[in-house]
Amino acid sequence: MIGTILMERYRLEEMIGEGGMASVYRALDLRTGHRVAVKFLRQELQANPEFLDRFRREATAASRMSHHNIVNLLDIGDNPNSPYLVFEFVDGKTLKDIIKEHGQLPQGTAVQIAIRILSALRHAHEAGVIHRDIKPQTILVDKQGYIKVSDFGIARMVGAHTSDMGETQSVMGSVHYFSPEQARGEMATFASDLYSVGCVLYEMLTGHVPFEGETQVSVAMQHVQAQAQPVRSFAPEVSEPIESVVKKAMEKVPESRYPSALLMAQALHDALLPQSDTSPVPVFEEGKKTKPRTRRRPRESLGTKIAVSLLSLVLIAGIFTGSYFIYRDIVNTTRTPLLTGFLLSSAMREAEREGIIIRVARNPSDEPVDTVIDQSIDVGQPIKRGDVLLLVVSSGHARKPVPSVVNLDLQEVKRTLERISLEVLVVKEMIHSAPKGTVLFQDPSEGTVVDAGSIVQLTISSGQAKVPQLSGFILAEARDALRKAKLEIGKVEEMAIADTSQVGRVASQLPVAGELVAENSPVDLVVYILQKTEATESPKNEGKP
Ligand code: 3AM
Repeated sequence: MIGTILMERYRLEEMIGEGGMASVYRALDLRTGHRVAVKFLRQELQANPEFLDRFRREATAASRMSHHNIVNLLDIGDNPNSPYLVFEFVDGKTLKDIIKEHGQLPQGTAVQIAIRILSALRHAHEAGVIHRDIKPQTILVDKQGYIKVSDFGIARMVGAHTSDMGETQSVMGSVHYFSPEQARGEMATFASDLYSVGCVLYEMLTGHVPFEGETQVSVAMQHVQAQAQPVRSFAPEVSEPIESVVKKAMEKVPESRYPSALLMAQALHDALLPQSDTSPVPVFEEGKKTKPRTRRRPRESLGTKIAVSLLSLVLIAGIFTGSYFIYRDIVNTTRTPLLTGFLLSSAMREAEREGIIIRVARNPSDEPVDTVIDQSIDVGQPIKRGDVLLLVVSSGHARKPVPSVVNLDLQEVKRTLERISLEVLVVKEMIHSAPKGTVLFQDPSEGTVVDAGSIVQLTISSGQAKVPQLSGFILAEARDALRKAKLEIGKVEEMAIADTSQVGRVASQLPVAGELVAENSPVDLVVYILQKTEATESPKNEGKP
């Protein structure tokens, strides 16, 4: 296989792994010079229509998506007898490898990884794709610390009637991250993916999976019946709010989990915020660098949230970067080498040779991207092999000004911001006369310079509708009036009366007439019905009073 050129374009260089149903090769794209990953359906499965179908499903799922936290599909093989898919190549490790090597991860790192997985899932879910097999083995972490969700091999498109039943366990995802409903053989939903993220976060925080057992069945049974030991019983340094998010994500009943990937990500963001509002918190100021300052602020202040989110993103992404790709075996004293001024890659090589552990913090600067601009221990100072040396690395033009998105439609804004690697978080919907989905406020504001991957928080309009007067209407008229007013009929309750002329008519409504509410809101009604004790005919009166 090695050396084979596919479609006159992809030259296979090396086999990099074998999964349950596919072999993955690193290849060189001769047209662009980029490395790619080519995934072949395993030879012995190529005659099996079920696997061929699943492989096709992965292609369909992957081609619906394009996101910086998803391993993107680049091309589809042209040989029907030997199907293959071409993906972007991720030069790094799986999250499982990292957990195996390092055990539990620091809370901030674990949460930031989970948020990125959720960001990928939000995109997939919006495209109608359920991953169904979120686990640390399908999360790739590249050498820069970027997170990419891979392997939509058993993904299901909403609306496609493929149940999880009857498919063998070994290829149906790892039972350690299975939701209770998947363990019962029921259909996976969006909420099942969130459960699995809960399990992955649990593992990152504690260093082990939530349920262990002798057999796959015993593990599956625990997902259905048992409560996982609280995260803090293994990792007391984890904060209570983070533990609560894991617990809620891992609720047995899907409806008790977070309603969406975005809301779970939001909960994680909030949980990272400092608990006390009197402690010094970094405050983000428009157009200025993020810097710490002491201030009293309410916990839910948007400014603080953004400040902390941004700062933690910057710091944690930075600290995470590179810290897993070094040796730490040799313990010996050496002299700190000069690394400032060098490119990070050569600084890392140099440090690696010396057995020094590098942590990286990124800071914007005029130096070219990835140039080391400072080191925490001076040149020539003694340093132990295995010690940590913090390098401050230029993030150069990775910082960018936030464009103005106010008055634009949310969908358009998402596309615009995602194209320039900014994340969108809708923090509030407001009843407003602007069309539903119009952005009303943005934070940070236009022109604020932020790091790539930062979050832009938006307040959008939920539209505005005036509740019509409905009392006296029969139900069909009320429904009609509500539809015209861009509202929906809510709960209808009944009230018994003796007056036959009123039977079938609306007695009262909530919200009351004249109120301004969000578009598509429900209006609950109370309708008169005939008192049973009297033997009266059913009402024929269908007109207005
Ligand atoms: O067998 P291991 O765990 O070392 O990480 C994936 C896994 O590695 C890797 O191929 C193996 C089988 O799935 N892999 C999958 N997609 C990849 C990609 N796009 C990838 N490695 C790099 N880039």
